[in-house]
Amino acid sequence: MQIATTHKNADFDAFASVIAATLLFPGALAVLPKTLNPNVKAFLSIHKELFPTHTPAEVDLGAVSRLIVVDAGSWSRLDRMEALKERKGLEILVWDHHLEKGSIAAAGGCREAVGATTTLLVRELKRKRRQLTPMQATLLLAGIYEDTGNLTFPATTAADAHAAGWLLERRADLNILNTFLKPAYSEKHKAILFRMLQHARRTKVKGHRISINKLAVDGHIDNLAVVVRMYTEILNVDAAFGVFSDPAKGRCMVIGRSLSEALDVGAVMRSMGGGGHPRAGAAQIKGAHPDAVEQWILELIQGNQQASVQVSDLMSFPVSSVGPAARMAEVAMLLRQKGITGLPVIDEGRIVGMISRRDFRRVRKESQLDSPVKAYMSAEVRTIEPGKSPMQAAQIMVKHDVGRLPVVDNGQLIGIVTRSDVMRYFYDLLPD
Ligand SMILES: [Mn+2]
Repeated sequence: MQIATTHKNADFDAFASVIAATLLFPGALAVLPKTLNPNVKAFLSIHKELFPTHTPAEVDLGAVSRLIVVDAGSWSRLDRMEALKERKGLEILVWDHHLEKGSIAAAGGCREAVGATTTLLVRELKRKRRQLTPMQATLLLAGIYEDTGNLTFPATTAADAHAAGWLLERRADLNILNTFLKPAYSEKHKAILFRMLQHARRTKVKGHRISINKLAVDGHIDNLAVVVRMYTEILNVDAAFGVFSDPAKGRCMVIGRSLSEALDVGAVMRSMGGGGHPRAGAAQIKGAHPDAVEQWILELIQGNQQASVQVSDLMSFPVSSVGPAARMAEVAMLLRQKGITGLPVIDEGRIVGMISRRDFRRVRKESQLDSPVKAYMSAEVRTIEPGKSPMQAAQIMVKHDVGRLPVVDNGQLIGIVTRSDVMRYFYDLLPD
């Protein structure tokens, strides 16, 4: 007998991968852990007949000769599979998109860094030209979409998009998918969100707009991350943290969510003993007062969130500049010679304006080229400090529609950063 199983608290990627494994290995039984993520639970409650699954208790582990583990690599993450750990002659295959080596020694399968484990199995189904029903294609696509944020998370690879394309060709149904990928949001969640909003406060820390919300909750509540996500969006802050304390148990659950490139919530949560990625993370803290936890979060953001790449790494220097009395003809020549599109105008060491190629549109007659630059420059100059992040530079450029920002440190012009410098950084073309 062969079985396919996955980690406890199975999400759509895990569940879809189990089903994909049963399609790839006909005859394999789908064995799901007892705990499922609420979305998967809701899906299964309606589609049970289409996707027959078993609990570990229902299968005779003694008869298992092949174990297929998907989306996990360690025995401790599986539900009730201990009996198989030391089994002689058992063939184990692991399909996983996490590269850390787990405690399961696999004889085969596939381990590759793609956005979703489902992708790896779909690629194999495609290679073997297996037939899929639209419903099967829908479930597998849900697995890929969930783990890749609809193919938008940075971990998404071309393989994920190819797999998604193949599943859409097999008539995966996006309407069904959207219904079930919607995060589970219950009356309980609604009540918590409402309480949070009643005492919501925004603060600014190191240029980030954040909100930390402390709330006492009793007992365990599933999927509070959904509430924190909605809270973050409603408050329209760069990042939000829910500090959910359970006074009876003397512990706090911290859940963080970031909508900003510049604030890595996962790093903050790791410093608190938890985990996560730049956009979302969580930590469990024992024996700390919520006020102390709040203070801790604030300190971590203040201290550790120095942008790893700063404007000073991208800027050009020394800066070519002109004085306010320079004639437009000279400026035009300088721009051409240096191959640049704009210059700061400096008067006695201070920036008094910016002149760019765009400003030359207002020069209509030859004689106007004799006019001083101060007649054409824009006097409202946006500048940036060298320690700011490329994202902050980009935000200023977009907001004020400027293509270059003088970099000013203690009132001193030390460089200039342009839109193309920032774009080069975002597209990873930074020379190292
Ligand atoms: Mn996964």
